Amino acid sequence: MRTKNAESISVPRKELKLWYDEEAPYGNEGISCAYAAQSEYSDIPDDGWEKWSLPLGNGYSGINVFGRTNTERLQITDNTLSTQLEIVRWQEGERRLNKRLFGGGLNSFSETYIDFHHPWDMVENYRRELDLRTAVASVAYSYNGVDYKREYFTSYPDKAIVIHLESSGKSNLNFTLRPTIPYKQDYMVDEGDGFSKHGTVVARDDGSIILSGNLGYNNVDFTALYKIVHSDGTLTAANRMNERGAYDDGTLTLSGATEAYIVITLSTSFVLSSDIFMTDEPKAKFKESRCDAAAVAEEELAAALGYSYSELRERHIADYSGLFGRVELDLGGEVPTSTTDELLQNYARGESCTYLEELYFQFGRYLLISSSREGSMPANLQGTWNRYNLAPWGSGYWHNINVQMNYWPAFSTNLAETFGSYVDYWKAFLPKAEEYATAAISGESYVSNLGLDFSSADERVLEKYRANLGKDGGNGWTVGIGCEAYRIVSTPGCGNVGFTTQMFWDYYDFTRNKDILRDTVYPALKGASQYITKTFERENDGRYLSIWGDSPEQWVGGVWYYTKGTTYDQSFAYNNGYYTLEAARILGISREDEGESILATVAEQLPNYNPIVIGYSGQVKEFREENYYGELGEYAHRHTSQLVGLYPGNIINSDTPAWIDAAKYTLTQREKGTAGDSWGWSIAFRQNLWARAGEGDEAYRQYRKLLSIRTASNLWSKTPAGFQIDANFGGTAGVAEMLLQSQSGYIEPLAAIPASWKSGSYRGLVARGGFEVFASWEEGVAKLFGITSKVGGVCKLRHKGLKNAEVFLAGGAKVGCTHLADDAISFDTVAGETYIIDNIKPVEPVDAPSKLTVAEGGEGAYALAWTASPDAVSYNVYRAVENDCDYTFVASTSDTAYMHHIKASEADKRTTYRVCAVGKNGAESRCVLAYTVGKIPS
Ligand code: FUC
Repeated sequence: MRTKNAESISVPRKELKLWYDEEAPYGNEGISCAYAAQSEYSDIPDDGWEKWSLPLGNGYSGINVFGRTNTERLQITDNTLSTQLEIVRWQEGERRLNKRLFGGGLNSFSETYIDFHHPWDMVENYRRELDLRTAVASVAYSYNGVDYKREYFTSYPDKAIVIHLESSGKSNLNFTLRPTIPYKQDYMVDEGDGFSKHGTVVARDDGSIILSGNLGYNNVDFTALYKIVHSDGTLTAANRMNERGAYDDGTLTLSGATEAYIVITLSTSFVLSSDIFMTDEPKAKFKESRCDAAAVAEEELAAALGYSYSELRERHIADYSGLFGRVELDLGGEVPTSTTDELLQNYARGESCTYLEELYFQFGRYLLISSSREGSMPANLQGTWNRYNLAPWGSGYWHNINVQMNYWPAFSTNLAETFGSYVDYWKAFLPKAEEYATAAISGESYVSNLGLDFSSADERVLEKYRANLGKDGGNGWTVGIGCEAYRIVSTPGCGNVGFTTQMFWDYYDFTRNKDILRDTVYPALKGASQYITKTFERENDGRYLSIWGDSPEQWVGGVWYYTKGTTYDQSFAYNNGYYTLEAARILGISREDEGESILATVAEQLPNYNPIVIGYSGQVKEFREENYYGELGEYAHRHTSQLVGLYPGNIINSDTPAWIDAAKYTLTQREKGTAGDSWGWSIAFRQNLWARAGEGDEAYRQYRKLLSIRTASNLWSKTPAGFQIDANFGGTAGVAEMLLQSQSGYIEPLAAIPASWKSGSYRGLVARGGFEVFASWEEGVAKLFGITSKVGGVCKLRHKGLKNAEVFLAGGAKVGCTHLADDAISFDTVAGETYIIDNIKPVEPVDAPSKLTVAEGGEGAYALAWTASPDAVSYNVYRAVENDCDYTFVASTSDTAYMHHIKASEADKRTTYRVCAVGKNGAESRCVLAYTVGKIPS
């Protein structure tokens, strides 16, 4: 036996850079509304920003680097500078759009320019890059015989944006720093509604600029400070006359320098607190809690200036790489010599490029670290980057998939801390969410910012809610679809709440941190249970169905469709209920404890939610009243909400193979049409779903599609309204899901590895239970696994070929393990120890039979026939009837046909037949399926 050591489970650490040989091009730079692009301009509004600029962020704020040589453009966003999203009539200058649009939301903080006057066509050896290992962007070129280099980063520990500039030779660095405030009174939204923005940019004698102002809608102050630190050359401050005749367009000019750096700090008067959400009147929101934006920015600037440039850089890299460096992935990609946009173009034309696939995966992790840190706001629809006045969907927190998808990679790719910002946000909005829950259960209306009319809830629905008011110690909390930095909304149904608490449970399940469970996760789950259980009623047959909810965002007959017991509601109610009981059990809380009677209610409802119902097409139904797939709602809808029990939930899992087959059928139908393909996140969702169904090649096909048709040159994901970040996160999560799963109680490395990823390795992905996993494979076959236990406990591992597997400590000592079945082992772990699993022997794959048919066999029988598998010694025939989640064994035969005699009572029942070949080694092949519909409903 070879001795195992830490080296045997290491993964190549290769260069991870996005790079370009051109500056970001000019596009519709003046556009202020993302939506206008759809109707009036080219398909993408500001091309330079949307497709080409490089995003940097420290959770609080983001900058987009254009890398221009004549005048550099830096677009700066602070994710606390916002108005409210309203449905408004929008107008800009002379162009009136005769159409209602979403307006408001996150606002661009600054367009900051640096004038160099190096014309692009005279520049040589240009390179612009973003290094994902350091989160440092850089631009280098030569002009007139001088080499110029700039470096940019945003520091989380020092809450600052830092730009370093240098030139070769002495005294060749000359530039003017010119910050501006975008959308300052140069637009109007329904005149007189308070959507105003005022501010000044003033250069000060101490070599700094103060940009400050007020965004009128919510009365938020904002300040940015810019300081140039230089060792040589001359710095001049100037205040130019602005269009209103005031001297406040401040600039700083540095001449004859060799090297300098700029430090920028930003603040708004926003302080995350419950008052903001509790106060409805927009202008009053910041009365109670607000900070002095200018004072905070000054303090932060002074603190940052206490460090030299190299110290700031080191502190930033140490902080960032501490998170980013936890995961390495090698799919065999080689560091390319072509630019990232070329790679992407070739990829879209069908070339393979595993490097790009690795890069995109890691870019998602980069974006999450950059847009969501403890103490910052959570990652919004655009992460923390927005250059618009009217951002797409307000750059909000959309709770029927988008914000949750943002956090899908957080746990599996070893960035659990990034979820801390969502937890803070949730804690702050909770009192409002509780108010909404009580309003909903009282039968009062909902608060929508989508212009939706919820009045179709008739009195009978509301009466049923009212009957539950106040039960089990309270009405819990609820959250609607389109939330923002300063406001949350509410929506009927309970699916969005369960979608949200799925993140909370994962937060515990992946970290197994009991403090997190007690202080955050259990309260979230319990409150959600208090709300959810009140929105259900008991049917005569004992089932509990949600009284009135949706399946995002299905419209039927021209209206948003609300109905009873949607699979979306039932699935998330099930998961939330299950997690609530699990959390209580782990914490030792019982239903007899004071204030915990909700546990009894959940325990009663849970077994009767009946979340997964199989329809006559063999599909997972989206609506109970649907017989065949696609009867109600849009056939190829972008949401695949009937499968949330497969992912992110775990109702459909390896113990429910018949449901997995139904899910696969459903997914295949969902893709028959291109509606979903417009939305990157929709493709990313399907990638995760296919991965969970164990179909690596299908998951990979989605990943390829995402990169080929919904990814811009800067690797940002695209939608019809421009950039939306969710798909970046969903795509990253999807890759992790292909490489490692753990939702069925086992750690399952390489659970959905596609044929295209022949050989590779990874380390640092996280499995539920607090295990960091290493895996390597060659020619599609697992070689070695490694498990680092973070919190101790039993490790259960499953993979085909573990029959003779052995477990070693990283030092080489053998560890006892139990073989649970041919493909599963279990062993005890000690926190901090690494275990190596060796002697994994591949199981010879068996070819599947094909073309299964089922026909009436006369007199209570079904005649099955199939095409032989060359490897088969025999065939196993199984069936699942109606909603069965698992198959039952019917027969073993060496023939390629089978007559199945059924009882008369079963003739009406829908059945799925499943046939697999059994090889010489006793292993089963993949299966073929065929359906009987039984008695077709009229
Ligand atoms: C959901 C989706 C939309 C869009 C929006 C931000 O409502 O259905 O397609 O992604 O969020």
